[in-house]
Amino acid sequence: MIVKITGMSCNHCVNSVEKALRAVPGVQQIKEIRLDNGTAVIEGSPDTQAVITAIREAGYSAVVA
Ligand SMILES: [Cu+2]
Repeated sequence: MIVKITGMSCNHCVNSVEKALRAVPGVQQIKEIRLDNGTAVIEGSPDTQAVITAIREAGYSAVVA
């Protein structure tokens, strides 16, 4: 699953998003989170809406590509 995240501005943001994603059921691995283009690559089969909600609650916005 590829997630497009907007609002990340530094590595602290990346860490916050990573932490949020780890807590979503079904996320097996977070392959990468890129600050430059705001892309996260997740392995597993989490619920799309749960992923978006988790990121939103961390303070960012997201769409699943
Ligand atoms: Cu930041």
